[in-house]
Amino acid sequence: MNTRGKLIVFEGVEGSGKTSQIKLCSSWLQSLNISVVVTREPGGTDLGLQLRRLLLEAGNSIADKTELLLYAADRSQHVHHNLMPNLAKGAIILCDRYTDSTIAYQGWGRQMNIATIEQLNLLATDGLQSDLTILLDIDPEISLKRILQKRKLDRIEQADLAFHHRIRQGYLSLAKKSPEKIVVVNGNQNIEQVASEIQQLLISLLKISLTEVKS
Ligand code: Z5A
Repeated sequence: MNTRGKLIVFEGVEGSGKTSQIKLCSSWLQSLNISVVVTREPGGTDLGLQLRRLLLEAGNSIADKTELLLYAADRSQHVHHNLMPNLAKGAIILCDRYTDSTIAYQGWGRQMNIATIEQLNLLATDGLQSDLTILLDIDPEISLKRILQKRKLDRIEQADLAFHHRIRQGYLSLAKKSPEKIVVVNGNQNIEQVASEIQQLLISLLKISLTEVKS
C-alpha cells in the first residue's frame, strides 16, 4: 500500500497571504481530524533557521550566487530532514514556499540562469515535487502595502518594485506551463474568500467527503 503523504505548497509574492492561509487551512483540516505538518522555506529545520536569519536580515550584503546556494542548502536540509521523513509517515504537509520560489525570485527576480536553478532544485530535492502548489496571485504594490502596515521590510522586500513585478510574472509563467500542478488563486480577495477556494482544492486533492465537511 502506498502510504506516502501529500506535499501542498503555498507560493506567491511577499504579503500575498500565504502565512494567513496556511494557518486557516491547518485549523480547518484539524477540525476534520486530519493532522497536518506546517513548515516553510527558508527555515524548516534547525540549520535552516540559521540560514533564514542570514538570508533575510536587512543590511547583510550577499552576492546573488551565494543567495541562490544558501536557498538550495536550506532546501536540501528541509527535504531530507523534514519533508521526506514526514511524507514517508503519510503526513499532509502545508509548506510555505518551495522550488518555484527560487525560479521566481532568483530566476525571474535576480535574472539568473533558470536552467541552472532547475538543476540545483533537482540536486537539493532529489526530485521531490509538490502534489499541489497554490499560487496566491496579487499585485506586489498591494501586498507590500499590507506588510508595511505591520512591520519593516526585510532585505529582499526592500528591492525595487520592478524586481517584485518580475517575480509575479515568473510565478504566472510557471503556472501557465504546469496548470495541472500549480493552481492560481486570486490573492486580492478577502481572507475568507481565498480560504474557501483553497478548501475546495483540498477537498478534491485529499478526497475529503462532503459529509465530513458538514458534520
Ligand atoms: N525566497 C527566495 O528568494 N528564494 C527561495 O528559494 C525561497 C525564498 C524559498 C522568505 O520570506 C523570503 O525568501 C521571501 C522570498 C525569499 N522574500 N522576501 N522577503 P517569507 O516566506 O518568510 O515571507 P514572505 O512570504 O516574503 O512574506 P510574509 O510576510 O510571510 O507574507 P505572506 O505569508 O504571504 O502573507 P501574510 O503574512 O499571510 O499576510 C501579510 C499581511 O497581509 C498580514 O498583515 C495579513 O493579515 C494581511 N493579509 C493576508 N491576507 C489578506 C487578504 N486576503 N486581504 C487583506 N489582508 C490580508
